[in-house]
Amino acid sequence: MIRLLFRARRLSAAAALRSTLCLAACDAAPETPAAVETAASIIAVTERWSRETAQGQNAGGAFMTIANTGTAADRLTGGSTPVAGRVEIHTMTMEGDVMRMRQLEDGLVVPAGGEVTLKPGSFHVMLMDLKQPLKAGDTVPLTLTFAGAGTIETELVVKPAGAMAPAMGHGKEGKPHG
Ligand SMILES: [Cu+2]
Repeated sequence: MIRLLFRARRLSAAAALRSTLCLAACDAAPETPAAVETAASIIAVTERWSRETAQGQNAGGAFMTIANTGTAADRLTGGSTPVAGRVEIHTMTMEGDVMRMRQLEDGLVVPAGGEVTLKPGSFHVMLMDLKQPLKAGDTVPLTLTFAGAGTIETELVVKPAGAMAPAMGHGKEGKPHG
């Protein structure tokens, strides 16, 4: 009986600690509520992955889900990574029979209280001028830049060349290459 009670208290202690931390943060900036809305608390980047690249391939796509719990829309405008010369935000559109990539000059909007999924055949982060091939199993650091939230440090997991998102539409399916 005593042991059960003790366990219950430990659980609520964790919850109590969390609210104490929140109170402390609020106390630190009582007149500026916006100041506590940090990038890390508003923007969540999950399911981050990239596809293995062949030797000599100079660009690779990176995919992820970006959620925005803030009250204002934000925009993913770019980023950086040690493995590539530059990072661009791309979309893919069908032009007739051909799938074309286009850079989103103004970035990708992440709506307030919503999320955007970057996946093959759709929006993606493009790692341009790769300095080395991306190898399956590797972890690649990626810094993302948001217009509102600033920079967020993330990591990509490199998956084998055939890897696809669970529900992607793959425009080149069934067509021979080259
Ligand atoms: Cu691209």
